[in-house]
Amino acid sequence: MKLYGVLRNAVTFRRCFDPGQREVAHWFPGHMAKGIRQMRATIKNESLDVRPHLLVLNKMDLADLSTKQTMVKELERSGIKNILFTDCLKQRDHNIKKLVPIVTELINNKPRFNREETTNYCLMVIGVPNVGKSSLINSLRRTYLKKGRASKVGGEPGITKAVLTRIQVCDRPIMHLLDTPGVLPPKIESVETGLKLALCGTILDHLVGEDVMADYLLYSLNRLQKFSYVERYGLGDPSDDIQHVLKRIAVKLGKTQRVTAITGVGNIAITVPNYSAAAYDFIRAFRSGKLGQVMLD
Ligand SMILES: Nc1nc2c(ncn2[C@@H]2O[C@H](COP(=O)(O)OP(=O)(O)O)[C@@H](O)[C@H]2O)c(=O)[nH]1
Ligand SMILES: [Mg+2]
Repeated sequence: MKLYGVLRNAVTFRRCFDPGQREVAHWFPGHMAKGIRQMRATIKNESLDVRPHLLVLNKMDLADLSTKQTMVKELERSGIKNILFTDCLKQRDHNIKKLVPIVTELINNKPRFNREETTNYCLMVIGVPNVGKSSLINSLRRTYLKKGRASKVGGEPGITKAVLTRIQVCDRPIMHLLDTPGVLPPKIESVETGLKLALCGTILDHLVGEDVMADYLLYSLNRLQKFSYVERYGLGDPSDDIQHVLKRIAVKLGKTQRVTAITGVGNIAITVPNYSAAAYDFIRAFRSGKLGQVMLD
């Protein structure tokens, strides 16, 4: 890492990302509008603000938390006070253990909800696809009920299709969680926000295109000086050229093809890299934390 720090002056990285002619409009799948409608109906058309809520920031094992304090402060400034960082893949996450006490206190402190008969809690888990909503439910069941999976987990957006499945996660107090399919805001702010969401597995890869996703990932890793990709793929030096990087990844993984090229002097066999397979490996490595802990925002 130190070595590349020195090299940094020699390699000039891009200062901003040019996504080319891309539109975010078609990245928002129609089924999400339906999901949002159903959730609204369930919470009886009330604004979410009136209900007590807790912001769970999951996959903390994948995030670079060196800016955690600043992040929490910024969230608090925008009015979000109850924040919990979790890792739902961990067998025992001590923050998961805190969730039920925090939630019961939140509810009981709100006068409107502080009714004698309120011993039965029902919460809705809302978030973008693939953040780990189903995993959170399973993790809570593991922690409080010592029970196994109830909600299907998947690495692709769209695994939880059945809207609003009610699952018990705790028996003292009795608490149920409503698992929901992930929703995105109907309007994605910018192409760059869209690319961040896509890298986190929130938007189906093929809608966005693995080529631009891989390029944005490379741009981000260089910008944040997260150079573990260099060693992982045997690159020698950091590079800002995605074609070059993907070529080396393809060679390293043996994802190359022999094709015959017809030339003026006869047919010759040449080796071409499988750029798409290389891009997917790069993206998958990022998503599973193999390229280090990264904070895209
Ligand atoms: N690294 C890591 N992966 C997680 C965590 N929680 C969930 N995942 C993974 O993220 C993917 C999506 O999880 P899922 O619960 O189906 O997300 P949902 O779409 O929000 O319900 C799965 O591959 C999970 O194994 C976490 O805390 N850390
Ligand atoms: Mg789910």
